[in-house]
Amino acid sequence: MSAGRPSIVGDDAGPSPPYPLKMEGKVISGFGRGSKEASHPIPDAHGLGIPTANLPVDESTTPWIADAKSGVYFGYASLSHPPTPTTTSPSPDSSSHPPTASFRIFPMVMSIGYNPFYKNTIRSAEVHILHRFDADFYGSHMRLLILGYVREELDYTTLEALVADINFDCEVARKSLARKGWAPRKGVVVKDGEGNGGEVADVDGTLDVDWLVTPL
Ligand code: ADP
Ligand code: RBF
Ligand code: MG
Repeated sequence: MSAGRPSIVGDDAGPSPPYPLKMEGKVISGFGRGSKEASHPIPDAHGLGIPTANLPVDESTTPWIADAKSGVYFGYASLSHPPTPTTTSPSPDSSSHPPTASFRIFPMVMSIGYNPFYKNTIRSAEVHILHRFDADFYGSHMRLLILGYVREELDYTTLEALVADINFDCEVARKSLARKGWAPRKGVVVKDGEGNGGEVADVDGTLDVDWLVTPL
């Protein structure tokens, strides 16, 4: 439940071990429940209105994942050649990104586990990026810098309760990442950031995110 849980996670100084955890791979199809009806005003059995980019759960490329607790995590995602974002103003951040070449960095919240609400039998890793995209990006290379753990996966009696909790997770990520020790230097994170109700703060931080933008 979102009621009563903290909206900021982790020490102000920055992530502590075992974080940051890294994971990468090509975005694959998931269970088709995240956003299929995103245009629908009311979330229903056809979709949550919360798209999640799925990565393969592969212990050979992501050794830590076998022992990782199931649950909700947050941090940053980078995407190679993501689709041009929807902007309401003339793209203010495009000029501040040339050093990062083809990778762009976004805040994210993710779930690792079995989605007890849906009783999955396969463990999945799915990432909701706090950004609104014009198009899908299946097949793009995605890297994750996971910085902290938010909560355990829960079962819910209604879809609305699941969606409300995920929306609160997004707020936790946004607030937790808006601190110096949790943010890279100013201008590095893409932030038209209106995805899922809220702005991404423009923090000038000290977090090392070089791995996220290392060329393939
Ligand atoms: P699937 O079950 O195939 O994962 P979803 O309904 O969860 O389908 O939609 C996920 C796809 O939506 C992602 O793979 C990506 O291509 C696209 N997408 C668009 N916007 C976002 C976003 N903000 N976060 C994550 N994925 C997004
Ligand atoms: N599924 C659950 O069954 N229980 C959860 O507590 C839960 N938390 C989630 C938190 C976040 C931040 C995200 C992105 C997903 C979460 N999910 C959870 C998964 C959700 O059910 C899944 O994204 C959809 O089923 C689409 O695959
Ligand atoms: Mg998905």
